[in-house]
Amino acid sequence: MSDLSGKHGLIVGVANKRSISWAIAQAAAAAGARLALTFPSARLEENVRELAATLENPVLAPCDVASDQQIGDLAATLQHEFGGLDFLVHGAAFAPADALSHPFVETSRESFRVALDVSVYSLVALTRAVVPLMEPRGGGSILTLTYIGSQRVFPNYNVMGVAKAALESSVRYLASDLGPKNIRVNAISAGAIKTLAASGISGFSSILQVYRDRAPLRRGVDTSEVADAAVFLLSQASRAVTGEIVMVDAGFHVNGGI
Ligand code: NAD
Ligand code: 0WE
Repeated sequence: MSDLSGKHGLIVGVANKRSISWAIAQAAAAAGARLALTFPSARLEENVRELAATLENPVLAPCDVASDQQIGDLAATLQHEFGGLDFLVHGAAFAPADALSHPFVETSRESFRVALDVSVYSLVALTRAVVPLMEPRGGGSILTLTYIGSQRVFPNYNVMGVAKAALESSVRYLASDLGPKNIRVNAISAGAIKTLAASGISGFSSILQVYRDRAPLRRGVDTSEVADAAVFLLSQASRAVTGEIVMVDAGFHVNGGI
């Protein structure tokens, strides 16, 4: 059921081998999908190129998700290379570092704008760009990645929490708009994982320890566990699921304050 053979997918958000998006790419490829991967800058191109080389017949394209021009060019490349698209994984997020190390109340207008632009509006823009590629295929599946900091306060998550709240709401509005085209839009809310996006976050190790101590499963989650849930949401196995936020967090979210 969780089969992606004959499907074409776009994965945005691979930075290195620890990226959640890379685990999803590997699992989707193992399920039979052919993939396009993007890199946001020349600095990350070589990384992504090396990882993509381990996939079968990948497409590689630049895409800074803050650029409408690059998103438009990407859609044209996919139309040319794949002739359509069956799924999109959105794993891009960014807030300026200073916004994650000072009290939320001090967030500048510019940091707020950048965080919401890169981490939220990018989903709307990418979704709009791929709809014309998915419609002729009879539908599609769009997946983004979120964190429980959207719902509750976690020290230093700050403007990213506000961005994830907007992202989760965007999932519901997009699902409503695109449901009639059989395009589904969902999110996975992953437990904390030590990726590039988590490096340099002071106190990240103690966040991981909280999962080991208090999550119902008494452990953290790894990227392959998020990827297995992703393959379900990208496949026909989840054909009646849309607008949903699936918690893949060892049950952490059920806990109260103690
Ligand atoms: P990561 O650093 O590997 O991935 C983040 C990606 O965002 C990188 O590939 C980076 O290049 C990309 N990105 C940033 N700015 C961009 C831009 N302008 N254009 C294109 N791409 C851009 O870290 P990750 O943990 O795999 O993060 C992936 C997603 O998972 C993010 O949305 C993150 O919020 C979410 N998430 C992470 C965790 C965690 O604990 N690591 C938990 C829950 C959700
Ligand atoms: O969404 C995230 C992190 C996203 C992120 C990370 C960075 C670090 C480097 C966005 N922008 C930046 N900007 C940088 O300059 N996560 C879910 C991982 C994460 O980040 C935290 C967390 C967790 C969990 C930050 C503070 C507290 C907890």
